[in-house]
Amino acid sequence: MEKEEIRNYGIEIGADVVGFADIADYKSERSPDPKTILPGVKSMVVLGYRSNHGAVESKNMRIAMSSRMGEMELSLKNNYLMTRYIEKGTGTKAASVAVSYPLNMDLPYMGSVGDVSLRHAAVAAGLGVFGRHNIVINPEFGTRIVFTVILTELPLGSDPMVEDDLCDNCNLCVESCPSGALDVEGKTDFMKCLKKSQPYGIGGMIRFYYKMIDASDEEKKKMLMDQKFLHLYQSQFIGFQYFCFECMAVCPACI
Ligand code: B12
Repeated sequence: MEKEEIRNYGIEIGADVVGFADIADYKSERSPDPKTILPGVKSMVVLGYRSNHGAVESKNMRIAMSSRMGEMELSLKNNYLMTRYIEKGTGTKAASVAVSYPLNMDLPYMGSVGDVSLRHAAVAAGLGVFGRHNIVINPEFGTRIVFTVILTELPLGSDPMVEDDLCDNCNLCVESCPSGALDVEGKTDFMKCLKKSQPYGIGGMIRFYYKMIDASDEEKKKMLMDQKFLHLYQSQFIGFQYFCFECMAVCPACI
């Protein structure tokens, strides 16, 4: 199966960009070895999906998040279809790595390291470069893009990497980050970002239950009617729910 056949199929089913990386060109020190996922892996197919401007820029986080959920749903289905397409068409094995979750929640990771670093995969596949905000800027869609990966046993070779520095260091991402998570160059402060971007994630839930353990019966009843609990309830079936898209929204690169 030719590389272009896979690229065309990816675009046909709804990805906005498709790139390829030889597994030797994927370098992400903190991430697991992709061979632990697919022992015979030779290449990565990286798919990118642009985010809608109206959603990313909206101050209404339900609107921003529901658009992200659309990207997650479409890309999950497409990853499944692409994996089948490669396996059926070539008789080789392929494995899909989704936008975000499921994530490894075991200690010490607690959801902080993906099975494949999709940013490093995107860079290796010629789909962009890291910006000051530590996320990847694509030449066509800027920062407003999410990625998924298919690991494959096919030797497909790498697409040419993006040589231009697409980040002009305007510092808007650093200045507008509501939690100061980008203050140190080259490192996103996980806890700071998480507190603002996922207030009803694992940290919010732990804080809620800690408080509840020590509360009186009367206070416990009140806590269950508190809006914090109602948000936690909703996040149980939505999954990771982002309440901040600021670094994607303010980045002027390539849009
Ligand atoms: C865990 C996670 C987070 C955590 C931790 C991020 C982190 N430090 O890695 C938190 C909760 C903070 C987070 C926040 C966000 N995330 Co997030 N996240 C992930 C996830 C699931 C795993 C990342 C991972 O494995 N990290 C561990 C290792 C790889 O990181 P690392 O080696 O320490 O590398 C870091 C630095 O060293 C630096 N870095 C490494 N090499 C280089 C090179 C240069 C030149 C520079 C400048 C920096 C740099 O970049 C990394 C960021 O700190 C990925 C999905 C995935 N499977 O990849 C999405 C992902 C990275 N998140 C994404 C997004 C969009 C966000 C948010 C905007 C939230 C939102 N509303 O969607 C913010 C952005 C925060 C920011 N500006 O950094 C996108 C990024 C898309 C893109 N265009 O690049 C991803 C790829 C999801 C996807 N499928 O597209 N995220």
